[in-house]
Amino acid sequence: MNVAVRREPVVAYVALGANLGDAAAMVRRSMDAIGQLAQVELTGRSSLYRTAPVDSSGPDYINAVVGLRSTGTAYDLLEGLQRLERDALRERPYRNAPRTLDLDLLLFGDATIHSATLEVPHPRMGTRAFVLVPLAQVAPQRVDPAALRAVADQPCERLPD
Ligand code: PH2
Ligand code: MG
Ligand code: MG
Repeated sequence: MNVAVRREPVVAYVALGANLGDAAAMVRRSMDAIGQLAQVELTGRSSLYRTAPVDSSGPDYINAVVGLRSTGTAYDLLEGLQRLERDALRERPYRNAPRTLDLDLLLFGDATIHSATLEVPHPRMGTRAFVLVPLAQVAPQRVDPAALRAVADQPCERLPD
C-alpha cells in the first residue's frame, strides 16, 4: 500500500461457515486468523451456531459472524479471506458443496459493490437465519427485525460460548 494513503477505518462484517472436519474448531481458529489479517482489527465475535444445511448437503454447519474495522479496501479484505479459505484446503467441486471453511464478506460500511468478484451487501444474507441470527448478536442495528422473524423457522441453535 502507498504509505502516504491513510484510510479511515470501515466497519465490516464477515460470515463464517463450515460443515466438514472439526467445524467448530475451524470457525473459532478462523475468527482469530481474520483478526490477524493486515489492516484488520476485530471488534466483535458472535457465538457459534449449529445450523441445518440450506440449499446444501452434508452434516450440520457451524456458523458465526465477526465484526471488524478495516483500513484497507473491500478487495484487500476479500483477498485475505480467500487466502484463509485456501489455507483451510477449501475445495469447490460444485456450488454449495460441503466445505472446510467459507468466509463471506457481508457488509463493508455502507458500500454497495457489484463486480465480477464481489457483491456487497451479500446478495443472500437477508433470507438466511445462519447469517442474520449471529449478525444480530454483534450488530443488531444492521438487521431488519422483520427479516429476522421471517427466518425464525430455520433451525439455528446457539452453542455455549
Ligand atoms: N452456506 C451456503 C449454503 N448453505 N447452510 C448453512 N446452514 N450454513 C452455511 O454457511 C451455508 C448453508 C453457501 O455458502
Ligand atoms: Mg457462503
Ligand atoms: Mg463464500
